[in-house]
Amino acid sequence: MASPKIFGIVLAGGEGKRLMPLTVDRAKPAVPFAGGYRLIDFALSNLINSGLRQVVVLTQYKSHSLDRHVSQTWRLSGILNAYVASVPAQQRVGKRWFSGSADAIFQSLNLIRDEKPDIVVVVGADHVYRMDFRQMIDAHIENEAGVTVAGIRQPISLAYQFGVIETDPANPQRIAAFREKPTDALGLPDSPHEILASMGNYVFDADVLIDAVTRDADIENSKHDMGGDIVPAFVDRGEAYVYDLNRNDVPGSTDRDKYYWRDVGTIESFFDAHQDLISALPVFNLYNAEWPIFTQQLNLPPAKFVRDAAGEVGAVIDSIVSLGSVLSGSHIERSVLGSGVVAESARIVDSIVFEKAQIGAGAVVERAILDKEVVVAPGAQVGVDHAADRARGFTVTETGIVVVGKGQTVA
Ligand code: ADQ
Repeated sequence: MASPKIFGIVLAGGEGKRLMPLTVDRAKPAVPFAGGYRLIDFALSNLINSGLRQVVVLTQYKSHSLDRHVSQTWRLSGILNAYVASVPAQQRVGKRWFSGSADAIFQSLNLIRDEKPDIVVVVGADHVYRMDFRQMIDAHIENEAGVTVAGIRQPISLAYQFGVIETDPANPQRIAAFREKPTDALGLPDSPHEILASMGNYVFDADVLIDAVTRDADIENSKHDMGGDIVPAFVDRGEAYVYDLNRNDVPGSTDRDKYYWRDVGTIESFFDAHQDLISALPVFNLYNAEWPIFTQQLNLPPAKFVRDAAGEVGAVIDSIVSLGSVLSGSHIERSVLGSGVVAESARIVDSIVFEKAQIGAGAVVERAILDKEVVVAPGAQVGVDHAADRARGFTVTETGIVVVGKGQTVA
């Protein structure tokens, strides 16, 4: 293939139940991340930086804020037929929702047929990472693979959350076995505490993908799932290959974030991924200008740090503060603040605060996630007394992260 025509599909219809209450009324890919971003911005930035110019985002569950974000932020030029289009379930095939990720593609085949690409890249929408898909596509073409699955080593304790890949000893790029979310996975021969996990990103020749999801649609006991049904069928025929992320060389990456990939499917992993951003030498570097992560440009004034009414100064340490925030005499440490956050003489430590939260005078926020427009009353505390937090109806995770849902008040 001289210069293949590539089409991108972002699967963005998942519910994100384990991120509740952050997904009460937004789809998981629309959950805010790192101040001003949404989770989907990472997948889309990777595709656009890899040179893709025709990308569709398949949505279904609570898709309003996701649709709005994609259509407002991801406007490419129309002249070159360049687009990122958010496409809700259209019920072209029957009066039903998507029954799984493969069915989402099956119901959207008209979008692929319209563009007539050579190659289709299918990616999930809820991971934080950098990846140059051109390098994976080159490997796919070289191997003459039916499907190429992106893989990364993960701790064996997480095997039950992932598609687990076993490779052929004679050809370590060929997948010998693929099991979706096994509870009895074995470790890798050279590293018994790790498995090779599917990242949920796939490269297909377009005609091969069309054929696979069309055939799968007729299989009665299929769950119509990419990881559960489509990939295993390729493995059975010996046509599935793995592309290990550690072969990927992203411009501007540092040694620390070279092979960084986080599945932020739970409150704990969402919280940890934020901690990866904020130290002086971050594990994941948002400031790599050679592989930018794009998001909506807000028309807001710069963040401002001033004394409080009593003239007390504050401090902001190992933290990210977004545009439009005004922090007076507040102590902010190891925290990530979204846009338009207002805090007065407050203490915010080890926390993630979404846009437009208001934190009143003398309030304390510790190891907490405050959703958009949360109000913490003057003198109130959250994350300090977990029994009190539970009694007020806030979510408290096993490791003691408190989550306050959108628009709620901490009295
Ligand atoms: P999961 O993420 O658990 O595992 P799934 O729930 O199918 O699998 O979600 C995959 C992607 O598809 C997500 O981005 C989700 O938003 C989206 N999606 C799910 N259902 C959809 C639907 N009906 N319509 C549109 N989009 C939908 C997958 C793979 C594993 C792999 C992990 C990596 O199945 O093999 O290890 O991703 O996180």
